[in-house]
Amino acid sequence: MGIIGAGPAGLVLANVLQQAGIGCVVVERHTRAYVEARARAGVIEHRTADFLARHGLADRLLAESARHGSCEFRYQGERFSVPYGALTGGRDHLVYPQQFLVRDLIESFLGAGGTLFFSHPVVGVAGLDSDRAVLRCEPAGSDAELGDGVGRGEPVDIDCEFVAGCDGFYGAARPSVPAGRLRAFGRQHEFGWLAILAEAPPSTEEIIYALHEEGFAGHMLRTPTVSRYYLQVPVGDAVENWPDARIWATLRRRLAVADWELKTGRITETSILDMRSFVVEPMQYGRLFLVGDAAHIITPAGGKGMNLAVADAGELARALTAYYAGAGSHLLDGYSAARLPEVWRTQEFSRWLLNLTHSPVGGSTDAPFMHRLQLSRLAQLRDSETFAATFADGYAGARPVLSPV
Ligand code: RFL
Repeated sequence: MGIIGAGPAGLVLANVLQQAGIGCVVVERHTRAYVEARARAGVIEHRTADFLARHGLADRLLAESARHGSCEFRYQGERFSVPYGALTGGRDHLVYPQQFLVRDLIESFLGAGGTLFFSHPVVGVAGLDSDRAVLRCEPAGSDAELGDGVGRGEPVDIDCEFVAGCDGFYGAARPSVPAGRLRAFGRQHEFGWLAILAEAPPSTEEIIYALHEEGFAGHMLRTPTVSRYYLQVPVGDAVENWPDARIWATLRRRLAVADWELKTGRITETSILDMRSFVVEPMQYGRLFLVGDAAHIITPAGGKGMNLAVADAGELARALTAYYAGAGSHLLDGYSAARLPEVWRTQEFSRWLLNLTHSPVGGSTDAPFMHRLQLSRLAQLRDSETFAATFADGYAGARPVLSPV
């Protein structure tokens, strides 16, 4: 089994296959130091933690993460919380930075004797509809990062029975599928997000989503000393327009409620996120299976991308395990069909959350009307337990549906 990419999808798949005694090799474009430092997600759903724990991959996650079962909404100086954990019978989130999970998964895979080549970009995959697939890699980087016997810059071919494309949206796997075999569905959202990471303690005990006429503001949790924030910005805005003082002033204004203070600190990272959603159908072609962001991307609203990636990896591991146990290929053949309903349900939830919390883009004549609809929806979320329970079901994530591999 060839696995392209050492992100959450590739590493979960590699660990679970290794435990099942299925030979696999992971090939990653970047260095180990780079992937272990790449800060992205932080919200881990209950069923994701559950799945990792069942495979002995969650020791540090369970010991060091913070547990959250409610989130807060703010608008026009008002605030209210939705106890989604209680509303879903205990499906709380764990907050744990993605790069820590990646570090833990690399450690366990290598510790159990796994083969992982860092600094090995895959440039193409051939033979997807023949009896053997070939990964072509072109190693780069320092000799110390290269595998045994592989010279710097020498192209390497790896023969595999199957390939898992776990290489994110910009990877090499999806483009290796012949034209016309996959159908892509996408949407570029009508606003951008400025994503901010700061060495600042959280100013809240739960994630905050704030709707303000100027635009959305979010306060996410990461660790006791690091926090993440998001600001809705116009499409095409640039990081250079956002000096630190403007960021803090805007967060303070959009998040404002009585008797509350925003704690500040050194801003370590700002970027403008490409607010795009994308799904490819089917999520497989011949010997290739697309897993995680390689098959679908979702905006960070609701913290879903990494959780979907792990669920894809779990389903593919289940199908491969059945196949190698001699149970036939029906689960492998049905991989995409098994995953797509949840992928679309999650896309729908994420877009719903964006509609709820983002100011209609200025200039449109119906913006004030749309804003009133948002306020009505927020009031229903606050006042109706049925409405809140539906939100909680989507926010907490699907019930565990994967049977143990
Ligand atoms: P990844 O993590 O992008 O990993 C892909 C790996 O493949 C490597 N690669 C290649 N390797 C070899 N050859 C090539 N040609 C290659 N091309 C690429 C890359 O170097 C990389 O190591 O995809 P994966 O595993 O599918 O995981 C997906 C998640 O990373 C992603 O969905 C989440 O980060 C999304 N997301 C969030 N998800 C959540 O579930 N909860 C959250 O709270 C959350 N917050 C976020 C997020 C994403 C964010 N950004 C940056 C878009 C917050 C942010 C700011």
